[in-house]
Amino acid sequence: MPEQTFLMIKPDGVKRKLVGEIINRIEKKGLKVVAMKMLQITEELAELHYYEHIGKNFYEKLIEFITSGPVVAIVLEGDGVVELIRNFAGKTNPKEAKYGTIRGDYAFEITQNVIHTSDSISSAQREINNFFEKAEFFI
Ligand code: 3AN
Repeated sequence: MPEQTFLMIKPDGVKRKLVGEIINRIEKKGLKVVAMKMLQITEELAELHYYEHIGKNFYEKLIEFITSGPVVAIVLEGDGVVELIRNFAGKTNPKEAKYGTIRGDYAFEITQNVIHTSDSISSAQREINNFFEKAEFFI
């Protein structure tokens, strides 16, 4: 199966009307979108998605934020796409993210950092399965 990654435009990105800008950059790069939808994340899905952060001091804030408004969930496909999209997003802390990256260009604080991207092929598969069903793919 070709490599896939999960990219999510977080509630701040949707509220700030950055959806078009982000998809525009993805498409210009030549990446293939194979699934995409807008949804409101439930507490249950938020826990599944961020299970590795349970117990950390920023966990409550993270869950409150990610469930605060609609998000756009996207699956991208292509050789090396996981790392490529990590680089596209920039560092987790927007203060350290380089200009030219999404977080470098559009974010200033660590919770509201515009997008989420999978950090490995295995977490991409886990996250994609949390958010999408087979029938939602257009490959
Ligand atoms: P990334 O989204 O870059 O993969 P993760 O998975 O380590 O980063 O963290 C998930 C999310 O948790 C981040 N996008 C950010 O919103 C939040 N987060 C991570 N570390 C911190 C922190 N030290 N303080 C506050 N929020 C954090």
